[in-house]
Amino acid sequence: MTDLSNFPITKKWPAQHPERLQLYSLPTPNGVKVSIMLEETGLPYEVHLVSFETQDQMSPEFLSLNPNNKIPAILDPDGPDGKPLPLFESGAILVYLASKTGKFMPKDTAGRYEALQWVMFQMGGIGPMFGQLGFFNKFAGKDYEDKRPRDRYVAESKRLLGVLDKHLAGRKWILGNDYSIADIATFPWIRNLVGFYEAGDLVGFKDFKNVARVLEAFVARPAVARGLNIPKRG
Ligand SMILES: N[C@@H](CCC(=O)N[C@@H](CS)C(=O)NCC(=O)O)C(=O)O
Repeated sequence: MTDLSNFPITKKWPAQHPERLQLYSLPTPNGVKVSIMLEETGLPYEVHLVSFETQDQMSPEFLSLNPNNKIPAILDPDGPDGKPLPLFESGAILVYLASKTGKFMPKDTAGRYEALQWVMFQMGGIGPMFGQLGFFNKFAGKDYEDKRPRDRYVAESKRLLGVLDKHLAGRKWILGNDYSIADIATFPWIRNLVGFYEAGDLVGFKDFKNVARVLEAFVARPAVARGLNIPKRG
């Protein structure tokens, strides 16, 4: 019987099924990357809601798993060498799950690096820049009189969308014919930019026809539709 009791996070979020991978998350663009990946791979898992309303991410139990106080995080009871593996950072989790299952990542070395390159492009570019744009367009930053910070993130987001759009011309998915963790990392953020952040007009989204086409194909996947709502908000 798997024992996860050495991990303090299981005191606040007890594992009903300790033999399954434990996911600590919320359905945000970073959170759903992992729930979508888990739904796509079919790996059995148990999900726990980390509520920001009650600052769960700041609790000592959560910080014991992720000192960076951010979702998503996982605890895999069946990690390398059969030992439990705690892991945070959505990009690292996607790479780990792709390696563990042998799915959604090319098998050849060059293809692997190509996938990693686009995952990094999302982690270092699209995520942080779109996130700032959301702050300045929709949240507290929208009331700032000086629009230069907002415009800086609009320009950078447009530039990133342009890079992606050009790359996607003639390609079904980011890596070509095969759907991969690069798509799973990227498209929740594109959806969020035009949806929740309401920044579609601001970035001229209608000009990025290839991005829009692949976004449509992405959200049409049943596993994506499920993953976008996991975990359910309390
Ligand atoms: N680079 C991290 C970013 C994670 C992140 O920003 N998570 C946000 C939600 S999307 C969060 O947990 N925020 C809570 C906080 O900052 O207190 C990743 O990709 O996992």
